[in-house]
Amino acid sequence: MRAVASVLHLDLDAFFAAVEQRDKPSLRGKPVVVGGVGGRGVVSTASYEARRYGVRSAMSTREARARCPHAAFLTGRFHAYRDTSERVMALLRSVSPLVEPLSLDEAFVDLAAADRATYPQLADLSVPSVTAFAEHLRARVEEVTGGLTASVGVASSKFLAKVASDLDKPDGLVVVPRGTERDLLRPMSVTVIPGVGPATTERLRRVGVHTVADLETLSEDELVRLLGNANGHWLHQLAQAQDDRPVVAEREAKSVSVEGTYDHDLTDRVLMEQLLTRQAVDVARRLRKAGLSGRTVTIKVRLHDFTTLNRSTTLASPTDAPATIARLARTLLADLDTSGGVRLLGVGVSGLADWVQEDLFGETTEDEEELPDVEVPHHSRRAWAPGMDVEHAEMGRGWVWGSGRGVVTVRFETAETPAGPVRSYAEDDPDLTVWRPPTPEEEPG
Ligand code: DCP
Ligand code: MG
Repeated sequence: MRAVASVLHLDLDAFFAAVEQRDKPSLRGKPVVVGGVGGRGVVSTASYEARRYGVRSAMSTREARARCPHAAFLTGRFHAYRDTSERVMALLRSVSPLVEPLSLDEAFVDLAAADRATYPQLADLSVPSVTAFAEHLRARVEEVTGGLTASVGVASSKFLAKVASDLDKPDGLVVVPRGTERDLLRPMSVTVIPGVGPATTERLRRVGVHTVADLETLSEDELVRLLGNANGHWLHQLAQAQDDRPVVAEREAKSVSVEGTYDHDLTDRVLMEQLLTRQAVDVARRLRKAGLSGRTVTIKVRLHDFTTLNRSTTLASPTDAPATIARLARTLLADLDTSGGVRLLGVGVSGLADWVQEDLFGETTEDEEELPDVEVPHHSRRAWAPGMDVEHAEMGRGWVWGSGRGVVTVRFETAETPAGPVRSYAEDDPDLTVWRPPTPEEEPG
């Protein structure tokens, strides 16, 4: 814990849904649910208008439809989220070199490391100064994102800053003055402490501990006996608001990879493809186990003369699907001359996100789950998913409002237009195409 409140935590409000409302003016102020729209889909997030009906992240889309049937149900548009995230992170990095992103819409900023020549208001790091600065920052976030709101917490540690940013969501600011941390935490449920999940909560409940105040009554020894060494120590510290974790700018670039070396040089392309496919399945299994997904698929190929080649390709949205990883790995191999023989093959996925997008950006088919060894089904995507960007030869840009029975309905509007008209077309109308952002989404590395 620092002597002043100088750790800032920023979290965008209803992030994916807010981006959709920005880009689809007719949905502003209305319930919007982003996630998997198919039968097995899961809600990624919901606008605050939809949350009033009890719709939540990770709920099945089926249940969300039952709770809020009049909401707009949209598939995700990862390019728009990534672009918006990059603008926010760039803004934060202009404030301080110490910015630690936790996900696309969330980051810590160390105000003590801010450039005081540019931000003289941060010179003393007093409560009024950081409060005024945080309000200024929130206004800047709205500007750079085209209207998204952020909730911000400022406190003397990462733990308290994160707790604070959640207290007045959405569009809120809470500064926790130094010395008031423990009073703030005491009435809160123990689940406020990072790492306290259902199992720990249940163990604590059995000994009558529900709140942080209850937790304070246990000695470190008692907590260690109850929860083990590491957990007990951690909880004891955090229950007293003791958190000295620094804000770290560059987190380790994470990747998951598998490789194999071979006794004899391989020359059979079919066999190489089989090996890459098996490795891809292995990588996907590890990703899923860790709850991760990644955007960049890489293969590593060492030739007979020990030349090592790395080739990679980047997807628009993260994947943990074995079939997708395998297909990309085999495509990358196709471009290499391996006629002289190969002694090492490997597959890796990087650019990892902390949540799995499998349900958000296309349906994961059974075929992908039950991956056959050699023949991998082509990754298919529903042609006209609700929410996706389209362009019509005459009407211009819009988004898919719905489709079925050979008809696709489009609303023609963008972030820069007022709410626009709705028109229907035949699904195979040649005038209607999928719109992609100007920068290529699938770029060979
Ligand atoms: N997300 C997801 N699956 C989850 C949780 C989140 O795909 N189970 C995605 C969608 C969210 C984004 O991550 O928009 C950010 O997550 P947050 O937990 O910050 O949730 P929101 O920003 O949507 O809402 P809040 O206003 O509560 O921050
Ligand atoms: Mg958020």
